[in-house]
Amino acid sequence: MNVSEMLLHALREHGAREIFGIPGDFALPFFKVVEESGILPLYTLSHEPGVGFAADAAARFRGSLGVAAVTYGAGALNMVNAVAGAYAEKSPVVVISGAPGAGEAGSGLLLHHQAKTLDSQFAIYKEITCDQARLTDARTAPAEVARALASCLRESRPVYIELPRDMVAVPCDPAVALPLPPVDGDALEACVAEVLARLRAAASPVLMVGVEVRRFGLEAKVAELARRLGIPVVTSILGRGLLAGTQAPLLGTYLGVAGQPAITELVESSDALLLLGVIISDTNFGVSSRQIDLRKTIQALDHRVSLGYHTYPDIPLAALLDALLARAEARAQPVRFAPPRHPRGLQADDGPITPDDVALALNDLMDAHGRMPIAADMGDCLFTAMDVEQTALVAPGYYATMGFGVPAGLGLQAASGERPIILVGDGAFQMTGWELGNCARHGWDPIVLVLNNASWEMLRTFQPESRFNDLDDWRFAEMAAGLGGEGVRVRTRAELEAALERAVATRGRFQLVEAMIPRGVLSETLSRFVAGVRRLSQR
Ligand code: S1T
Ligand code: MG
Repeated sequence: MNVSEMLLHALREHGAREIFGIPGDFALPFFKVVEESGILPLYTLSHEPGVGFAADAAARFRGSLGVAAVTYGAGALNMVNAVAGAYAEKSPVVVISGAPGAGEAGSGLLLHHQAKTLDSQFAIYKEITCDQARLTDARTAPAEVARALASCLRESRPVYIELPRDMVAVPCDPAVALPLPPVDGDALEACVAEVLARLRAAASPVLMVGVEVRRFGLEAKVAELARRLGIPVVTSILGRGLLAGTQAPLLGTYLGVAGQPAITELVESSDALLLLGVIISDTNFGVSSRQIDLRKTIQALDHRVSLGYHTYPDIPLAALLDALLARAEARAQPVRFAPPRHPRGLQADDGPITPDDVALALNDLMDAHGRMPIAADMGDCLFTAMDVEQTALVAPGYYATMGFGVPAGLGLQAASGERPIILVGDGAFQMTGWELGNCARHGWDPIVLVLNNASWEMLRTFQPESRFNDLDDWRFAEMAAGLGGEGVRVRTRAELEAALERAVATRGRFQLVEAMIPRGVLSETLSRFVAGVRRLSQR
């Protein structure tokens, strides 16, 4: 076995099931081993941001490692934004970068793709990963890889592995997976007793679930706990799609001022808000209509549990859930709840299309043809997705980068084998929509809904006087054929409904439905979000 094979076997043993990448001369030898060994399938794309987003989506969907392989410098540094988003939203992506070999590094020459020094890239990636490894010595490489992959899974954050091209074929031992760190049983007992006491004493306990519940594969346990305790459950914006299809008393997504008033009131008036794996971010809590006193909540995140003014360290979410399930008695009367019913029944007439019509149309489509996983980009398409029936959803709901949607949809189909729906605005499509050109060779056929308002509309809602928010009308539907798919432009609700039905019926080629949305027409959720942010800022 050589260093590359050791790395590939270790990735597979830790849960990776594919690699997304773009080679370069510093990475060619490694990509050769990837392609010829067949240990993991390789999907090359066209631009490194797309590689990062696709690997991120695969990691989120599967709750295990996503892998992004790139060349040194121009490749890896091109992917920084996507990896930063994975870090912020706790997605376990393994970045593998080729690098100069020892000989060329010591040549005294400045090397191509070198920015400042040959250590600059490592330093940059230290800021957006939870662990790093440079495989410069075959004797230590297996332990370095085992440690980095264990960190990636334990922290559910990206890690960075640098593989110099002169190390690729060096003989090496296999990596031995590290055991999970032990949990202090007494601390866990004390923590669980205190959490359960707080919940029992509460008049209106509420459970909010966030990204870590998906990342650590804990949905079934959380659903059982909520059912057992008889506590209503909501998701954070980033946690949307969680518990879909379980029997948990799921009420919907907490969106503060932008959300359904009943859910906002329930969360913000709770006297015991249990936050399981919820990132305490402005997009999750900055839009609270009244300040939620986070000191009164019970927060389980980043393997710590905080109640009031004290914290139990080193309590992984999985251990906490197992212990809670072992001790939680069923509440006398299970909570009565009406599962969220998202709007459906599009009025298929000659009226113009609004983002809310898109949500209606998608709910009708999934009623007729079954749930489909969704990848959403940043823009009003993200807010529109909040009104689509609960289904597996990957979206940059906190880091909020554009460009995520299309590559993430491709990563979803690669990881799940299911046909995804991609929701993307015209501005974001201009960034990474072209990755659709890779569908044909990889056998992907997503349904892509482009909300084309020829505008950076979300920015216009905050600063309407700026003309730079006016975009030209790029005729995306006409470009689909050139990229190997089929496209249609629709202007009315009836055309939208027919186009989606045709798209579902056509397999084997991506289907691009370009929905023309009049400028200034927003989804209800985005309108409430903007109005709420304005109100809060005037406080
Ligand atoms: N660049 C990147 C990579 N991500 C961003 N989020 C932004 C810039 C800022 C930004 C938004 S929303 C938005 C921009 C430029 C406009 C999005 O336009 P489009 O995709 O057409 O969607 P819509 O017309 O629905 O707004 C957020 C606020 O940061
Ligand atoms: Mg737009």
